[in-house]
Amino acid sequence: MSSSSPDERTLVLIKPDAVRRGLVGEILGRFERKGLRIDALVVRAMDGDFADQHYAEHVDKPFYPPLKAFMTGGPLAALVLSGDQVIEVVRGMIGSTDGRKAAAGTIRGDLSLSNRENLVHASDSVDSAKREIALWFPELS
Ligand code: FUP
Repeated sequence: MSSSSPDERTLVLIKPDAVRRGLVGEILGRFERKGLRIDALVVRAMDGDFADQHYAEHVDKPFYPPLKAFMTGGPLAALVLSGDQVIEVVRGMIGSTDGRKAAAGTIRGDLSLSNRENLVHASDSVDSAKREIALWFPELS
């Protein structure tokens, strides 16, 4: 009998700036080459109510109105990735929030120059992954 626990899951959004710039394949390819598994993948646009739910922790922040306009301004790719310690692994791969400061070698560090249009969202904890996967892919929860 195997003693390993099931792989962790995380919710990733490839944001509207990445779709517009033709970077979906580049970003998905990085996750695939890392050895992560794509368990679900869809292209869709968010409406305002959905954005408020996804960003529940940010709705009262001053940067939220322009963030909401950006995130609802075009289609994005939503996916669930799984793999060993995938939440922490993917956070490392996307880099810090501000693309100007994110380390070279990360997705944001290599491809973004913005603190808002930073290409990717990824769950930051087990609890947020659970909440976000239930929101985006209720059929998987
Ligand atoms: P991250 O976890 O790195 O995606 O960053 P946060 O959860 O702190 O912020 C969520 C999103 O809000 C960021 F991806 C971009 C946006 N944001 C701004 O537009 N301005 C800010 O000052 C901070 C974040």
